[in-house]
Amino acid sequence: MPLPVTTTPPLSLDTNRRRSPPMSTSSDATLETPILDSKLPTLLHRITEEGGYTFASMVTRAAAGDTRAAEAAKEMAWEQLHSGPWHSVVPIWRDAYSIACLHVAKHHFSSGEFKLALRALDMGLIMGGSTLRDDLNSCTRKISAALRGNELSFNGGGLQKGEWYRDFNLAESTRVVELLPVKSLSGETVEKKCGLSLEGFLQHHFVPGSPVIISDSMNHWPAKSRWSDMNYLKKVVGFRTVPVEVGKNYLSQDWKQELITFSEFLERIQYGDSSSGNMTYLAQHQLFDQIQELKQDIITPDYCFAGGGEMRSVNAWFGPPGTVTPLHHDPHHNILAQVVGKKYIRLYPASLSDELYPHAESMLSNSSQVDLDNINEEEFPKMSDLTFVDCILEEGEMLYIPPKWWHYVRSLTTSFSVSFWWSGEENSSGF
Ligand SMILES: O=C(O)CCC(=O)C(=O)O
Repeated sequence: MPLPVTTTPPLSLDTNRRRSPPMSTSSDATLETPILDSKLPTLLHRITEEGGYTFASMVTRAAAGDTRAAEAAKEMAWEQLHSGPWHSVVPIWRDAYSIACLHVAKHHFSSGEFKLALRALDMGLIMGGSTLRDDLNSCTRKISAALRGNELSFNGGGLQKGEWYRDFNLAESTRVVELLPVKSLSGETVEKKCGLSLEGFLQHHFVPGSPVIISDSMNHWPAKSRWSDMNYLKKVVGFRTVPVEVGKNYLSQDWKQELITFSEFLERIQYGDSSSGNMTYLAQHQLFDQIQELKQDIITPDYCFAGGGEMRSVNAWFGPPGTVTPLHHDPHHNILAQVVGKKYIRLYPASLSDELYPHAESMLSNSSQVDLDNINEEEFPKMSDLTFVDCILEEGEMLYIPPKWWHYVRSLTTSFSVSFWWSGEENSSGF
């Protein structure tokens, strides 16, 4: 998926105003923020140098206990984050946003509004800078643990995979190929290897740039058993706020981003309207940087250290059957690990880039104008002659997608995948 789309800051907020029971002991009644405490003067100095005098005075009032000043500071920083394209935001404003989120969280926490406090912290983790990340994480851990304790005591049972997992094929009693773009699964499929050594991966796939499915490398991931248990996900991350995409796909007119709780997202997966216009997809989000508990469930594949490059980003892709990521390419090596459910994936080699009708605008130039689900042959006559490889990526399998290879992805069931993007030495300067 193209970088500019996902680096656009999410736009909307919905608030969850249910109050939680207050914490029991007075030593638990504050959120500790040692980094904020020690770095605040320096950070405020740098923010005023960027014109943020009013922000600095609001933060000073917030630190003295003024809740409305904390909210006002958060609004001010939010406006700065939305003042232009994401890449042009002055980085100190991302730290400013984290400062304000921490203050808002402290105020909510001291009044027993844990869910609102957690939401402010999540906003800081999603949109804020890196300086105060450890404070945001430690406060998040404290509140999550408190909420988990409360909720578990009056809400025991949960849903196992069989009860909530949806399989498009079964639900619609349709043959899988009827859901897929024309010619799917009729030609060459992606090679599949079991027990692929690192050396074999380097020699036969990484260096020549050749896709492969690796079939037996994820059995030891805790996520394999945990993420198909709705109760586990609700318990561990249910209160957390996450950005989701709503609409047919990121190229369609009706596409938008929302911020919702993980529980609400799980409910949409379970009961939601999955017509394409209302599809909700937690897509290309660095969920494991935001939610430490889920990071413990995944294991970076050794293959990602091949070639001596650097990890660029690890993204979550979680949604109902029928999500589509349109045909596009990315600059990095990619291992797409299928943890829950299955996906159809079609790949065109990088050498066909000129034939695949890339969008002209630079923001979308790594996406094709061709809608593979509905190809307009008059407009895109070359498309039907182009050769591709495809596959159904099954639960527990990983697909290696070489840099710049075009890919189209459709989920066939409820599906949770993780992508690991890394650069080889040839491209260690990044995007
Ligand atoms: O799983 C998806 O929907 C898309 C994955 C993708 O585009 C990627 O990993 O680069």
